Amino acid sequence: MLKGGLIGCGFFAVNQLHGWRDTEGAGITAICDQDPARLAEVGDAFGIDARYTDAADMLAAEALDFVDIATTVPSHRALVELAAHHAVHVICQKPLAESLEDARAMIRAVEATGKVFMVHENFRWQSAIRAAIHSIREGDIGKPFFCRASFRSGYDVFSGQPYLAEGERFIIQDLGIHVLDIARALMGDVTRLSATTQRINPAIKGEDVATMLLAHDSGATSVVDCSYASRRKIETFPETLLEIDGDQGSLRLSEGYQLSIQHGGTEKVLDVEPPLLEWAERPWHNIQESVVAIQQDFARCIAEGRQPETSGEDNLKTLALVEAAYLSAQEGRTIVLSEL
Ligand code: NAD
Ligand code: 89V
Repeated sequence: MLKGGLIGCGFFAVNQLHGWRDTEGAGITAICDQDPARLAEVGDAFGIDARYTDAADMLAAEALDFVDIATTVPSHRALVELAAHHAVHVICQKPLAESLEDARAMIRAVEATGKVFMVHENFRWQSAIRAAIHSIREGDIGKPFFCRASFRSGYDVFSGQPYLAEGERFIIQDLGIHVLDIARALMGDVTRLSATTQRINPAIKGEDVATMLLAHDSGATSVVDCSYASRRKIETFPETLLEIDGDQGSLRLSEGYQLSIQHGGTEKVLDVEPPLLEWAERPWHNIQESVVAIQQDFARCIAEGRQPETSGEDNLKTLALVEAAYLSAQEGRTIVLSEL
């Protein structure tokens, strides 16, 4: 079994620890958090005795195959570079870095070791999104020319993740990054992007609404719209809804995880609701199941000696969309991705 060290034992890391228990061929044998109280709480909950308040100490003392970095973004570059120094495989939470320059340096550092570098970009690993990606890649609706990827919610994310209310950047960097990544997974890479942002909730610092228009290499267009200010009777957190039109049919992923694939006058409707894992809870079960899927793929990539679909290199292109969106909203112009 591959031995992993988890760095950061906060809000989301608990899902990752449950996920590692469900992952074949890999597990967490040591944990690290700079907060001793959090370290003790999580270590006791998961029965892990090897505990460190400093990641450098953990990597020096433990014979690890990989690290799982579950801290917030300011620490990512230093921790990835530390992991590269110890030549271990790395899986790192999104957003990968605070700048494209940092992300490029991190990718270079791991690349030099020849190890696997995955970004924990789990939304495209959700089973409903996976089903849509599979259908598009199989050509069920022909060549897609339009996509709307939509995440609109009024869910209180701030109680679990208070830091989200405090940053200059909010929805694009934290949530839009997932939806932009889904648009890339479905429709391919992007040449131009324009965006508007709004702050509806006066109690937070950053933007909580973003509307983005993407021109893809293929000639297709996507609209990616995200909101944490949408008060509706039916709350869809944390579902990403999809409307995709192709030259031979249409695909819709609607609320309640209903996938409709229409082609040649026929419609196939699939219930793609994720299973409720025994440690999971609604409405988070969608995200929680994707954690197992992405971590299982990471373990497989190590075993098979290949880089993952959501590698550091791949994720750089999603991160570039985030930067382009902020720049576009700030300067009121369309951003050509090659200028970044
Ligand atoms: P959090 O603040 O609850 O937890 C972070 C933990 O890391 C804290 O306990 C903190 O003490 C510790 N930490 C910070 N720097 C450290 C360092 N240098 N060494 C050791 N420990 C350190 O944050 P969170 O909500 O769990 O988010 C963590 C990351 O996960 C973020 O990047 C966030 O965007 C991401 N996230 C992803 C998803 C998803 O679905 N992919 C969901 C939620 C959060
Ligand atoms: O995925 C995330 O990073 C989370 C949430 C889904 C709540 O936005 O912060």
